[in-house]
Amino acid sequence: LLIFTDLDGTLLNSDDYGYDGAIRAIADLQQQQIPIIPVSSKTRAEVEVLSTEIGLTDSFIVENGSAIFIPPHQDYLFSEEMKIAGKYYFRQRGCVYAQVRDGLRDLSAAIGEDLTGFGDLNIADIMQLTGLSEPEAQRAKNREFTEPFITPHHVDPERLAHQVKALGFNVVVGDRFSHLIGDQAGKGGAVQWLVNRYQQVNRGESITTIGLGNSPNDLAMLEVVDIPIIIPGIKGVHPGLTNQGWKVAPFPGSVGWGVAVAEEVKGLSY
Ligand code: 2M8
Repeated sequence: LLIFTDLDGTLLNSDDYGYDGAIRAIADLQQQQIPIIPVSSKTRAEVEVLSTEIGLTDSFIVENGSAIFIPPHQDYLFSEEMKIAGKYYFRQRGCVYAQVRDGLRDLSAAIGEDLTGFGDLNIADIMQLTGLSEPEAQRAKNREFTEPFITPHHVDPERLAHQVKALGFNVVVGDRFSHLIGDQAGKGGAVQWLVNRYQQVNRGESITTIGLGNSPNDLAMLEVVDIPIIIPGIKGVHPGLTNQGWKVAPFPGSVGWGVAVAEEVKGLSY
């Protein structure tokens, strides 16, 4: 069993980024040696610090599936297509930050609307928009592969997506922002790649996967796992995730995460 989880609004509460409600379930999963793999819009810098804080030690997927990082103790997952970054092995699937920054400028020109990305914002702006602390905002701005930008609400999302595709990128919608990502990125493909690695090292033995998410950028991940679970927001399931017929956790944020995972995995309390 592998657990793939989004962070903001899923394992972490939307309002305070806390994870209290999931602590028991996480401890129980760890006791059963079930990997918990973050799959986030967040940067490597952010996920590294959060994983350490929460006590997660497995591989992780950053910036909407742009890269998969494998820690040294999981070197059995290494494959020839991977490179080394610091102490990690990593597999890049997206483009690099300079490309999405150029992409955002071209997109602004194409739709005739000035789009504001993290690269245009200072730390104080990011803190104000997200509620992150100063060091957290610094790590959020430390981007390697994707550009979050303020969703232009008066631009038709289909028109925006069409222009993005024409420029050779993809756009996904997260908790608070839209994200310009490489056309090979996306959470679904990254999860599938890592599941394949696990399957290869387990000699084809079948592996059950659970995925948890709350926003449209999680759709691709939820589609490729065996057991998709939606974490609702305070106002209910995100409109972009309704009508899927998937399990919906009974509560928002970390509490919903803990309860829903305990319902699926035998021997778990919450
Ligand atoms: C951005 O990501 C979230 C996740 O869905 C969003 O779109 O609301 C990213 O910039 C991430 O790096 C950052 O930590 C987060 C803060 O709210 O916002």
